Formats: sequence, structure tokens, C-alpha cells
Amino acid sequence: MSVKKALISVSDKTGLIPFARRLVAAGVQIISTGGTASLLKAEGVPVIGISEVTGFPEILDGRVKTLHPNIHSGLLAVRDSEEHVQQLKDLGIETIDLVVVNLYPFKETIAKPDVTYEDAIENIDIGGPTMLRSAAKNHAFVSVVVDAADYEKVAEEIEANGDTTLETRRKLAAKVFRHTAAYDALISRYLSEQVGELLPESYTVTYEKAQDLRYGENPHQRAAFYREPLSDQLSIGNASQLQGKELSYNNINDADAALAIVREFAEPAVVAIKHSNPCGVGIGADIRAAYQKAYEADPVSIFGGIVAANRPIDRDTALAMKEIFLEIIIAPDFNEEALAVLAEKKNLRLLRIPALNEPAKKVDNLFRVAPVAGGALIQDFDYKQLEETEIQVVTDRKPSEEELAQLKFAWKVVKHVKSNAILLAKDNMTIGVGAGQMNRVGAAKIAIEQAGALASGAVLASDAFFPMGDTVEAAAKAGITAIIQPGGSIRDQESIDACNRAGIAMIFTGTRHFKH
Ligand code: 93A
Repeated sequence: MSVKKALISVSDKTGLIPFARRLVAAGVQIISTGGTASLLKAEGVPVIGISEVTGFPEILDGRVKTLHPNIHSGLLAVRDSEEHVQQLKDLGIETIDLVVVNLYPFKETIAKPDVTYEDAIENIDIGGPTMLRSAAKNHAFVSVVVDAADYEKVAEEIEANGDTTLETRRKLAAKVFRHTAAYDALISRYLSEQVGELLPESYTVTYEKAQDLRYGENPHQRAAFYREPLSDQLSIGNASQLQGKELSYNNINDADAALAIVREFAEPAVVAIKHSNPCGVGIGADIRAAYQKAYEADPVSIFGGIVAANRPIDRDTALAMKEIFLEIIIAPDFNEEALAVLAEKKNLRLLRIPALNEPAKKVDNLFRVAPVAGGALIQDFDYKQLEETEIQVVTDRKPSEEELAQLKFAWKVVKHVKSNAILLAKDNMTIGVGAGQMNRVGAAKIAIEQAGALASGAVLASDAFFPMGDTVEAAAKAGITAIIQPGGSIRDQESIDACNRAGIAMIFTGTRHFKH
């Protein structure tokens, strides 16, 4: 078998001309549709217009160009079936051996901020996927190229042997069905969203591979990083790496945790993460001051950590960061001097996410997917922020202005600590974090012990209510002066009484922030 006829119909014409020239030089005849044919002709590549093959004009503004039995019979005929070959002969239809198609840019269209519904619909390709699927089904005989990255290999094989190998055709066919499945997934998702069905009976998001990873959480686990096609700008999938080693699985997971926290803040903030929990968070008048707080919060745990900042990194901040071993620094930008300072640390990964400069927006159609064996749990991201009207003082004493500021700061961070979570804060920095404990008072003890002498005069945040009075008693003993928690336990009164006895001011938020 050899490739005699190719059908080329592409929206993205990148790299097409040199590829088409090589096909022609190898003796392949090219059939093509409107815009593609015009381009090929203009470049001096001989083409047969699609209408010559179909005997039918391209009609309905191009909605019907290739949807014709002459095309699909030419693609689907089993070449070693006498019956098929005879049928084609009787009808005067010729076989097509190679299909080169890429589709109307649906994803790019819906990504436009001012896209109209009509525009989106018009960019649903029907004829393209149909040809791709016909050719891919018949890959025993037909080659199908949907990705310009495959032009080179296909041209080489045709030049060398007159045809592609079966192995190549099988790979190309598999790629086609991945591609059309992802294309349809995006269309179904868009249309479902338009009618308010955000979690329909099947959840169809096709992730796109961003990179292979050397391994997963541990070296014996295989892993890759996939990107959500509609991911919001403020996500690790939209980071550009400026220097350093390749990102690992744990790096990406921790970077994601860092971004979730830093986006809570409008003021300059720095977050340090270890094992997906914050070990130090600080806010300040500028990014250097915020980093100092994040560092002093826990100068031991930040070692080998991942740091995210919501302001560009300047020279001073870079010099301070350079002092210790960090895995990653994430920021909206790094100025020239900062880059020069950090360049000395070859392995240190620098990630730029320009959107970190902007206040975080709630994205309605993106969900957090948590795998469980046999499926996935899908829920909203926890974007809930505390409203002034939700604050309810439940103790005799009201928090002072400074206590209230610290309570709000602590509340923004505790939400991102694995449950059960207790967090202590003072002077715009975290000073003790108790994460992932099976009982709440245990988390409090860890946070208090870490804070040491600093616990006295600090505030405490709890991600969920106190089931009994023991946590407040531990806090009182350590000298905590104010507490923020959701409230809602049947034994809330025990905790309130304990606060009143110790002169602690406590506020309820009415919102729980479990995170697992
Ligand atoms: O409107 S369509 O769904 N109807 C068709 O019959 C058809 N045939 C090819 N879209 C169709 N195509 C698509 O047109 C291809 O998938 C490709 O993306 C595009 C190329 O059009 P042109 O050659 O006119 O630039």
C-alpha cells in the first residue's frame, strides 16, 4: 500500500506548507477544503478542490463541506475487501489514504472574554471530527494526523516507504480519539454550564498533559501533571518556570497549597508551605516585611519549603530568601536584581504567575476533584470569606481592634490547614500551627507548644467548633486572649463559660472550614 491521496482541511495552518510540499514531492495528490485549498494554491501547492471529489458545492457557510459519502466511503472502505473495492468502483469513488485535519478552535473561542453563545456554537466542528473518526477507525489502511507535531514523522515514513507503518497509524488513531473525546468533552461542558448544569450526571473534564513527572509522591509511583483546560489564571498550571530543577509531584501539590492561601490576601503576604500545610504566613507593609514574618513564624520548618508571595520579589527580599534552602519561590514577578541574586542558587525553582498581582476572583465552573479508589469526590473550592455581618461576639469581653485584626488573619489561614486545625497568630504572623490531628485539643497543644512563650497574648483560630471546653482551657493556660471559631456545638456554652472565666474574647463565624 502507498499513500496516493491525502485530504487536508485545517483551521490552524501552522507548519502545513512544508509538510504539503513534502507530500507532493512523494507523489501524493492533495484534496482540500475552502480556506486550506486557497492557502495551498497561493503557495503553489497543487490541490484538488473538495467539490471536485464530492460533486457538490461547499454550502451553508461551510457547515457542509466534507460531509459526503464520496469522502467517507473513500476513508472507510476496507481495502482488502473485494466487495468494498467493487462497490467503490461501481460508484466511481476513489480511496483516500491520509487525512490531515485540525478542528475549529472551540476552546480558544470560549476562552475569549467577550464570546457570544452564537460564536461558540459556530465553532463546533462537525465535518472535521467526522473525517478524523472515519480515518481513525480505518487505521488499518488510513493514516490520520490531528497534531502538527506529527507532520515530520508522517512525512519521513511516506518519503522512505511510500506509507506509514501500522504501528504509527495505530498511535495516530489513538491520538485522534483522545482529541475528539476532549473536544466533545469541552463542548458538552460549555453547553451544560450555559444551562446551569455544573455537576451533571457525568462529569466530563479532560485534562491535558502539562508534563511527565519523574515519579509521584514516592519514587515507586508513576505520575504526570495534567492541566484543566479552563484553569483560572491564578493556578499552578499557569506558572512559568524561570529557573531551577524540574518540578516534582510534591512540589506541585505544595505550590497549589501555597497559592490557595496567598490569594486570600489583598495586602502584601508571604506563605511558606511544608507537606501541603502552611508553616509560616506573614503579612506586612511590603513583601520584604511579609517574608520576614513568614520566616520568623517558624524558622525551622520553612527550611526546604515552598514560598509564595503576592507581590514582585525585589533585591532585598531575594537576598533574605537566598539565606535559606527553599525548594520554590512563586511570585507575580521578580525584578532583574532579584533574578541576579537568586540565579546563584541553580536548583531553586522560580515560578512566575502574573495573576498573583490581582485580587483573587471566585471561579464558578471549576471544582476541586479529590480522588477516592473507584471514583472521585467533586466539590466547590472553598472560596468562602468571612463577612463582617457574620461576626458574632459570644463572650462578655469584645475583642480589641488589634485582636480582631489578628483573628481575621488567623481565620484566613486556618481554613487551609488540614483538619483538625488550630492556628495561633500574633503581630500579623502565624506562630503555631496544629494540623491534621484526630482530636482538636491535640491540634491546640501542638500549636501552643510551637508558639512557646509567644503564645501569651496571641489569638487562636479553630477550623471547626469545639466539641467541649478543653481546647479553651488549654488556650487560657497558654495566655491566649482571643478566639475565632465557627460555633454550633451543643456544648458551645462550656467553651463560652471557659472564655469568660479567663477573660478571653471569642467570636463565632457560623462557617466551618474542614480540609482533608
Ligand atoms: O463546518 S463543518 O463542521 N463542516 C464540514 O463539512 C467540514 N469539513 C471540514 N467543518 C468542516 N471542516 C473543518 O473546516 C475542518 O475540521 C477544519 O477545521 C476547517 C478547515 O476549513 P477551511 O479549509 O475552509 O479553512
